[in-house]
Formats: sequence, C-alpha cells, structure tokens
Amino acid sequence: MNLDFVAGKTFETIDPRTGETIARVSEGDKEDIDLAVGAARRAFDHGPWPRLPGAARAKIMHKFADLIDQHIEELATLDTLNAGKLFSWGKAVDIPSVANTLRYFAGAADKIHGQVLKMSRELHAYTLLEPIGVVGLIIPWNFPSTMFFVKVSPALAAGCTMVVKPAEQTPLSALFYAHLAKEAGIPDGVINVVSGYGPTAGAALTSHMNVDKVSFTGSTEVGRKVMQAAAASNLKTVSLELGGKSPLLIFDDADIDQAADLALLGVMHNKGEVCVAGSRVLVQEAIYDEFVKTLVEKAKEWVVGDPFHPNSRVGPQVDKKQYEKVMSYIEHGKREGATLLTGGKPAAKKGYYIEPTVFTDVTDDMMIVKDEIFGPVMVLMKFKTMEDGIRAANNTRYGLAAGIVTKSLDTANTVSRSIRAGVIWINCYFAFDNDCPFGGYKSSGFGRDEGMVGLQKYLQVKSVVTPLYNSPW
Ligand code: TXE
Repeated sequence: MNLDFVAGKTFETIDPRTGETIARVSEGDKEDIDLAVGAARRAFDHGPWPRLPGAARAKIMHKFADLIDQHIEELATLDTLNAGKLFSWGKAVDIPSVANTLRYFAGAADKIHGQVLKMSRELHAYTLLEPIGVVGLIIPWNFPSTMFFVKVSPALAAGCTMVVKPAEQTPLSALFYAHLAKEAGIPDGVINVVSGYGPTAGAALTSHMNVDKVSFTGSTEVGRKVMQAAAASNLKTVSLELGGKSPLLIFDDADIDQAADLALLGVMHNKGEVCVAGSRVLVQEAIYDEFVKTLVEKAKEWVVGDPFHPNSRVGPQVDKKQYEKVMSYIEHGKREGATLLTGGKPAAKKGYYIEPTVFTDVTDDMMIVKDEIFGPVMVLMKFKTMEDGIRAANNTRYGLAAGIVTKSLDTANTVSRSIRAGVIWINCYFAFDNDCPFGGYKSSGFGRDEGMVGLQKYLQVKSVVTPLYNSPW
C-alpha cells in the first residue's frame, strides 16, 4: 500500500493537456523499496496469500475486479488527466478490460498444478508449481492501468507477493488500485505500490537481494540495465517487454479502404505511444499510389484534441520529454530528406499535442525508419515481391508485432511464419485478448505477458521424487 515515504519528498505529476501540475505524489527511494520488499517478503514467507487455496485467492480477485467496475469513471479520468489517454476509450475499453484481466487470471488460480512423471526406474515423481516469490513489477506510462493488471493479475493468481513501481509520469491510477486492493481484502504486504523515479526506486527494486523476479515493460535501454542489475545482485529472473518498430505489410490484393484504416489505427491509436505500434507501413507497389491518396484523406479523421472531448481521436503526448523526442524525430526526418505527406507540426499552442504525421520517400538508414519514435508518426514504404516485403519487415533490431493485410491465405500463412515477431495480426491490428500471449523477439525483449504462458513466469517448478517400494535405496 502507498505509505508516507521515508524521506518525505514529493514530485509533481502533470496534466499533458496543459503541462500544469495536477498533484504532488510521494517520492519513494531506496529506503522505501527496502520497506516494501520487506513487507512483501514477510507476506510471502509467513502470510496467508501463497498458502490460500487457489479458489480463495480467486474470490478476492473477483471482488477486486468488481470494485474496479464500480469506479470505471474515476479510473478512466485519472488516466486521461495523467497520461492524456482518450477518456471515451478508457471508459469503454481500457478500464473494463483490466477488471476482466483480473477475472481471467482468477479463473486460473485453482488450476495451477504440476505433472506426474513417468520415471525410467522404480521411482514415483511429480512436479509442484510454486509461486516464484516476491516479484518487482515495473510499469510504463503509456498504459498505466492495462500494464498494472497485465503484471499484477497473474502474479496474484500464482500466489506471489509484489512491489509495483508505476512510471513517474503516471502514478495516480496505480495508487487508486492499491486502495481498491485493500478494500477487496487482499492481505497487507501482498501488493505494495511505491511511486518514484526509475533510476532511484526502480533501480533499487531490480538490484534488491530479496526480490525473486522482475517483470519490466519500458525502453530497451533500461531493459539492459534491469538485466545487468539482476545479474549483479541475486540472479533474479527477468522478463522484458521493450520497444518496437513494427511493420504492417499491405499486399496488392488488399481492400485499400480497410488497409488505410488499419494503417492509421496501428500508429495513431493512443497517439502512437504503443509498444506494438505499426509504425512502418509497407505497401506493395501496384496499389501504392492509390493507397497514399486514401491514407492522406483518412488521416483527417484522426482529430487531435482534448482527450476528454468525445470527438478527439489523438490526445497529447504524455509529457514534455516525449513531446520533444517525437518533434525532434520529425525534424530529423525532414532534414534526412524524407517527404512529409501530412502533419509534422505541433497541433496546439498549449499542451503536448502533435499532428498525425506520415513520411514517405524514406530509406532504410534513416533514423525515422530505424528508431522507435513512440508518437503519431508513420513511415510509408513500397515493396515489389512478397520476399522483398518480408525482408523489409524483418530489417529491424526489434520484433514485437507485425500486421499483414491480404485476401490470400497463402500470403498470410507464408508471411506470418517468416516474420520474426511475437504477435502477427492478419487483417486486423491491436487484436488483444487475455488468452493471447504477447512479447518480443530480438531487442523487443523476452518472456510473454497474458495467456497461460504469462502465468508460468510467476511460477517455479519443483520436482519431488520417492522410491515406489519401501526397498533400501
Ligand atoms: O522509458 P523508461 P521512458 C520507450 C519509448 C519511449 C522511450 C523512453 O520509445 O519514448 O522508451 O521512455 C522505469 N531501473 N518505451 O524514458 O525509462 C521508469 O521509472 C529500473 C516503450 O519513460 O524505460 C518507468 O517505470 N526501472 C515502452 C519504466 O522504467 C527504471 C513503454 C519505463 O521507463 C529505470 C515506455 C532503472 N534504471 C517507454 N529507469 C513499451 N515497451 O511499451 C527507468 N525505469
């Protein structure tokens, strides 16, 4: 639970619509992480949570989910105020989905079991699946609620106890969730939320000797530091969900209208602050010119504006640092000689709004083609054959997601097996589901969130062996 932290320091949290401060939040540091890990350790070693029958944990998780349902408006408001996310989307999709994530993993809590093993000698053996222990969950700011529950829910179902470090940009909904967890009856010490900065509180968690696992979502750069800290401390296990530069391949048999809608959704949704954003759009040459015309026309439908307004589809970037990062990539793209098809400018005098932006005439060596921009910026490229398309799609250090738009089953099957990425969407994009694992290949990290695979990483396998007969061993 959120405490008054040791040093009594606070930090500002801002409203990206205006850049103004909306609240001051307790700033946790190493000492606070120590206290939180201590509480989680006691709750794991001596508390009821890991020892409860799975069904009893599930019952409390369902209560937690019901409480979220009762506070959808407040929670969606916090994420809009703090992260600039669309309120209508939060209310209809994001917040109801996090309650369902809890319910999905609650359904697994009483079905966690090992296997009976077929030994080659006269031995009886079986495996036990045990909770991995105290877990550190480091959350990014682009989906403050979704990412909280993508990590907290399987950890709760497994019987782990945890310390959650929300992103410094978006601590507000995480603090509300800590309050609801207590109200739901989750025992003290099971979920500890420490708001604070990455290099202090976050780093203390990753190097802590009493943390058994860290699950991290964030930048590739910090992902490297998390692994180093784990290796240099107690060799805790690590899973990393990092950046991406995902391709969307549009083949010449595609419906151009549908393809343009998917392409825009893929990179403009959540103002491009999405790890799986389809930021490289690759179009087969026969339909390229017509596709460009349709895309530019449809880009106008992505209205930039106050995320509380029901007509807005693109809110402000989360903070000044991200706004400046995206604008500097746009300037760089212009300097590198790419053609700006649409957008490319700030979209308001106040706040961190950026116009939906599309570049074309790009080359593989340009920074706007290689780097994750994490804003509403698309690069558009042309390819000739399927092989060319696959080669271009894989020409990236990342491997988080990819999209394919085609009417041909052959094309869809061949391409989906040829792209090195953790999720492939065929004729859709962002088709997430709790049962569908996602995570990265290459520099997009390793380990999977969601699905039963997402539960496994919070469990540990123990083998138990005994002689079959009471004969001397
Ligand atoms: O990320 P950081 P930033 C990418 C995206 C974005 C860029 C930079 O391209 O523009 O990263 O964003 C915590 N030890 N993604 O700087 O710093 C931090 O407090 C432990 C993609 O905000 O990686 C926050 O909670 N933790 C990504 C979390 O890491 C540390 C989502 C993410 O912040 C730490 C976010 C440290 N030394 C950014 N330093 C995605 N995959 O969706 C920071 N943190």
